[in-house]
Amino acid sequence: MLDKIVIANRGEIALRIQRACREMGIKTVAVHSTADNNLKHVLLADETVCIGPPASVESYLNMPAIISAAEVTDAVAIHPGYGFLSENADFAERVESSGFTFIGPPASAIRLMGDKVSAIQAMKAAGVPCVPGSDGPLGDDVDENLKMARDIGYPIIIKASGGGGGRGMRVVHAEASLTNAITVTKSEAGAAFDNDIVYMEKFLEEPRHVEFQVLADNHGNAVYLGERDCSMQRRHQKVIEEAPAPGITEKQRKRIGERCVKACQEIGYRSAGTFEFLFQDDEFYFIEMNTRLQVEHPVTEMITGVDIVREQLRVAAGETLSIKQDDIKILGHAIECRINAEDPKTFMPSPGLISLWHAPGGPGVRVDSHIYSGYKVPPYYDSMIGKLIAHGGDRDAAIARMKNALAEIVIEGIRTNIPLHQEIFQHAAFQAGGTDIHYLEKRLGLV
Ligand code: MV4
Repeated sequence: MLDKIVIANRGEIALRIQRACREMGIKTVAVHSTADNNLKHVLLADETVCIGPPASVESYLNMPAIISAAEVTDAVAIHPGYGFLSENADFAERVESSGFTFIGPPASAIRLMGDKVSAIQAMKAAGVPCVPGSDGPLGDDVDENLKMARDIGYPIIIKASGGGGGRGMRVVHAEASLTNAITVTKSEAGAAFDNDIVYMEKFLEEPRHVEFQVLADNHGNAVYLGERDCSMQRRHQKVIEEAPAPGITEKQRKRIGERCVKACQEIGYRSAGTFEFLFQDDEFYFIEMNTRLQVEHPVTEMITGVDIVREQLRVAAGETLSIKQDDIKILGHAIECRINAEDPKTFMPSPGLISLWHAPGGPGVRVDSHIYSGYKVPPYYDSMIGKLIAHGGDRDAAIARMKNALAEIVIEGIRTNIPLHQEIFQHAAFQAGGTDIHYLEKRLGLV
């Protein structure tokens, strides 16, 4: 097994990765900014290295500082967590060429999936269902693009190949706006991503966001761990996630899951990955692949019993996955609430001192958070300060446990979105399950 690794991240995910390491006897090096001396995982780490000032570009995005930290501590591998450098193919390459193991997929797979046009082409080749669209980059021929859009049928969406996660896209409702929309999206994409390639898809108006979790090793083994529904979102920030996705049948899960596994094998994938789909009218349409551990991985862990971070560490050490597809059974239902240090009405960040923290508990309740009484949430990073996860025998049982947990949890000194979660859990539509990606924004009166 790996002897010692650098955790190149902060907050709850750094602590989550450290917990897996400690279970497995792997020593941890916490690299942190000057604003993060008092992070829980930094206080618990075997070794710590300060890698720069608070600004992320000078610390958590500082590749030479992170690789140097691995060198001076004799670590053997680097786990990037999520965000920051986790989907940076150049970083993965530099980690490996410096003699360390990148705990994630090969740089080639990150690069392939980072380019959305090549990602979609790879998925189509593996039989993964995709959105009807341009099947490659859009050319300059105005009439050809008009014909393509007419054939697909309006509304369509123009997306930047270098975008993703909601960046660089434009919906077009009628022919009169198409040519200008292509020009503008192309020019914005060139400026934002240094890549002006754009493509066209049918715009799905009321989809749900359903994503499949996969794991793959270096020996040709890959499995799917079922799906999550992440439709409860605001401005591309997920708020609540759950697994399994309401209403998805075992037959659909198997069909899509097997295609995802096949795609992993075809692209030489390794480690944890997520296939994002839009789900509408009982059909799945692939949109993007995330080549990292995701924030919402715990709901999948709760319903499968598989420790996804442990599997990542095993795979990085060259071992095989500890599970086969036949071992994976879906047990009950899990829901996750992202807890943010923000105003529950205005969504403005609310950093500061946590004067009091009481964790909720009881059967089926999991708290993934680095906060403690006396911890000061710094203003420099993402406002997510933890995740509350509830598991139960079925969706109603998970909801009942989450309502209890939301009533029990105490965070004083800063504002949080806990009141928003409490409100959502009272909505009849949420309780029924299967709301689409626009539900929350409509409900908040934002649309
Ligand atoms: C779409 C779409 C509708 N039709 N593509 C937004 C984020 C990026 N991952 C892809 N996104 C979308 N692509 C087609 N063809 C609607 C969205 C979308 C969305 C998708 C998932 C979760 C939240 C969303 C919010 C707005 C739009």
